[in-house]
Amino acid sequence: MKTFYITTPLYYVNAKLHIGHSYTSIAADVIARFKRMTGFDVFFLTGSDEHGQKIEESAIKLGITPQELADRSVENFKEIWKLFNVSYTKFIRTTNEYHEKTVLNLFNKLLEKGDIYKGVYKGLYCVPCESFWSASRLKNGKCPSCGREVEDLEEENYFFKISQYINMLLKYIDEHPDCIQPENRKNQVLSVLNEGIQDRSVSRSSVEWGISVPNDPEHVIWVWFDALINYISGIGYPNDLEMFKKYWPADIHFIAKDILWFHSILWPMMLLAADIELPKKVFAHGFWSFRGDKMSKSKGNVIDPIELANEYSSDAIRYFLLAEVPFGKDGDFYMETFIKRINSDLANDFGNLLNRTLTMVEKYFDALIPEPGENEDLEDAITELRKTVFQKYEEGFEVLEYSEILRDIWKLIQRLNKYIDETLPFQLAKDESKRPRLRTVLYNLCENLRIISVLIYPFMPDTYRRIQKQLGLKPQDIPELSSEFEWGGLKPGIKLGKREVLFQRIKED
Ligand code: ME8
Repeated sequence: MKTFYITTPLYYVNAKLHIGHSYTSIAADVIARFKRMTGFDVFFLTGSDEHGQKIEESAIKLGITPQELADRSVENFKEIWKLFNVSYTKFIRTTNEYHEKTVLNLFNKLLEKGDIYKGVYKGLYCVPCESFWSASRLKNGKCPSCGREVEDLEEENYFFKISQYINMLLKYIDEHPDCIQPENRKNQVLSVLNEGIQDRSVSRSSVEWGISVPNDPEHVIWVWFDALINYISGIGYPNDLEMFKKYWPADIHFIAKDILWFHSILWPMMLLAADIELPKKVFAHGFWSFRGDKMSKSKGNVIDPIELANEYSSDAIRYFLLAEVPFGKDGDFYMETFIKRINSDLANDFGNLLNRTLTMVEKYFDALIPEPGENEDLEDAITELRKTVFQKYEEGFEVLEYSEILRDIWKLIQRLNKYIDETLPFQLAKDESKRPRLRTVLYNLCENLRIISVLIYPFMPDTYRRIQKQLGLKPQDIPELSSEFEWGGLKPGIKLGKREVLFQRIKED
């Protein structure tokens, strides 16, 4: 069986997750579901990043231990993923013993090879980003990545010989032009590599919460060196090499642009040093802001995914996040835009199509799917459109153009609404001689809705299930795309299931 291995970042456990974190995991879930539908054995890894100075300090402020803080946050993470139907295969925590052992294994390997050596770091450190900076890289004296204060740092550290791997990585990127996406992100990575990079610290001696360096307990392994290794420890490296070989190299590491450096420079260099194949692709999507402003706890403008999903459905949020912004670009969250889209795309276009169709099947055919007659030109035209949508659907997933895929599916939905206006089934119903035509029209509407429910399954798994049930079908755990796409899956005579409103209209004020 073909395999597909996809990962999300391990989110920090110092605070609750917001809608930006959910975005990455939802995007990963969509591709995981799509791949399963097309017959892949998918491994979808997510988890929590639990070590380091940031977590240590946050726990002290709360008067609890870092482990307690991590345990608490992991509950929050899992609650969100359940609410949003994020179908991960495994949840890894960097405090899991098997992970810690793998980190030590790799650290030792590089130490023995001479790629990790001891030195003194004198420079700056950004705690929120857990990253080292030289003064020349700061922007207005602040961290160039998150814009917050940095600390002066002077401590004995272990260093990783990054400088030694620059040319090797440049060559690799040249030979694998798709390994960093989108293209503009790849260019950023190339320019950093071409400028040259100094060796980096991979341990901390003024932090206690972490994995101790072997035979040198005054040091803990730097949280980034530790966390990145989850991508291989999570699939069995080095103890279960059979499983590891089955899934590695990862097909996609999903991240946002904030952690591109770590994933596209540090991580591949660690792998090069350890003689392990590099991941096939790192995809860095854009950032969500809130009404033009960076989301941050201190500004109080953080959107809590649990609150939002409890008020609106998680499928509506999944739809909005992926439809609103081309994947890779930044997005700006406005409640008004969110509500407008739910009302127009979901309640009006989609919900009405289902509602109008099923109401007519109930009214004219006692809620039984009618036997269709011969299709006419109108139905043939819709079939052509559906085929084009399907072709673009598969191509769209190859290049992760989620918003394009959804736009195409909505073209079909809108076309079907127009079809009702063109065929006027309620007029046909008035004339007994037009019954055959009425049957054909309503069958076409129901069968197209069945296929649409399958096409939206990766994006809106709950909605898939709800439509299938209303059509009188039994939803599959994983619908099989190519067979479900075939015309005629809905058998005449099936009784419709219990009716419900798909998406409630929301008052725009
Ligand atoms: O960086 N818009 O964890 P983190 C879009 N522990 N995506 C966002 C976002 C926003 N406003 N805010 C966060 C870490 N994200 C490390 C990762 S991996 C080995 C270690 C998403 O909790 C996005 O995917 O700060 C971003 O890269 C990630 O959360 C950062 O999560």
